Amino acid sequence: MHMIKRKRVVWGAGLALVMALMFILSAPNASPATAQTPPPEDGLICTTSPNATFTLTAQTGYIGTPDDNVLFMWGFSEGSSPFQYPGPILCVTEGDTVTVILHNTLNEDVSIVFPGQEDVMADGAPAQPQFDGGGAMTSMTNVAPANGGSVTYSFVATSPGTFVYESGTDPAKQVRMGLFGALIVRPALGPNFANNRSDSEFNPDAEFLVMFSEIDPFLSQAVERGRPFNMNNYKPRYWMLNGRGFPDTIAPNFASWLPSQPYGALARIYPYDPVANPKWALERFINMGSEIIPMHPHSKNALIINRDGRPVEGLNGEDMAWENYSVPVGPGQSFDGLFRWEEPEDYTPDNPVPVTIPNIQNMVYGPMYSGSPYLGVPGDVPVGTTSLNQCGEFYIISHNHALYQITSWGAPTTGPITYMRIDPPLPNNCP
Ligand SMILES: [Cu+2]
Repeated sequence: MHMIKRKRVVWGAGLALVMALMFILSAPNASPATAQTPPPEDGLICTTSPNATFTLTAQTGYIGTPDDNVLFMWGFSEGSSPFQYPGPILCVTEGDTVTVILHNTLNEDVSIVFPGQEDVMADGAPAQPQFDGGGAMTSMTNVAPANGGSVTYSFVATSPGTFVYESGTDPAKQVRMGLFGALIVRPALGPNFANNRSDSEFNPDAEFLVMFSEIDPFLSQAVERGRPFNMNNYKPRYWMLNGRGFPDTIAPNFASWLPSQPYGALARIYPYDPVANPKWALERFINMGSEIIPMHPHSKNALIINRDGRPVEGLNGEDMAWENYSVPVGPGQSFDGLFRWEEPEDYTPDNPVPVTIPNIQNMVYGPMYSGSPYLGVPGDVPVGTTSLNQCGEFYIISHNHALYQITSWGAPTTGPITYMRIDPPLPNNCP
């Protein structure tokens, strides 16, 4: 087993934080109107195929940002599905021969590279960089030509872990316009493991994507208008998490008001319990941006077990997993981190927290606070306070610690921020 330091819950800081959260949120209760069986509201949404064959269509679309802007973007979507940002999360199993058919509706050539995968084929021959007549490279791999072209890639997924797929053609522009997605390779050991080590098991109901990206709205505008853009002037103004900016990040998967941004980033878990909830949760961190993202999951450290789709172990298989207070995800990098939340002191109204709770007039109530410091015990909130808390659950922030990046073109405290939601142990009264 991996070892992790037992931590005390820092109640003073936790209370102050919860009470200080004053964001106005839409009620997260919508589900897709057409789905017979609604997809889970939280957690990683896999796109799967029985024979690991996927059709990705490169197309244009629009996304919404927390400052009420609308941005023109490019994206990969599955088959004839509408535009989405980011692309679908492709999930395959180690040993699968993965086939990706790329259809290109954009007005310039597009391709896909699969970093970390070996012996990639394109239309049945080894994938090759492309050059123009003068010998200058035009693409890192074979392209689907502009305005309706196609190309078919294939490879055998040999290493379990978290990977990306992204444009290999003018990536400085095309990746930043949105041509990327996650590729998850499940190990032969089983789908509930992060790699082929027995100590990488996680709770399949608590698997989360943490994918960062960035957007320069002037690049987006230039591409929309068909005008040139000088990449020397590239300067991101938006930083996104799973294609959304906070507070949209904590809205459910497939929220109806975010039609092209399907993936939420709320990590909803139960407290660790050696009997009732012994399995860890898993976060898959990916950074598609151009700067390192120091992601800080408060109140829990991440136990890093995979890096760039490879297990963190020594030459002889020694466990070399390490615990991070913040996870510094470099551009193009992935980390898989196990985590759990526990409350070892078992605080209840009968076993109160050893601090004096301030008088109600001296407290600020955020809309996510239950009115009580005890998990599963909804308390009173002041008259006139709107509470979005449902069942005495806790909300703890996770955010990019490069604070200048938690903005949407200057709108503060948006962007790459999300929450961990801790529900009271089952049975509970949570919806
Ligand atoms: Cu922090």
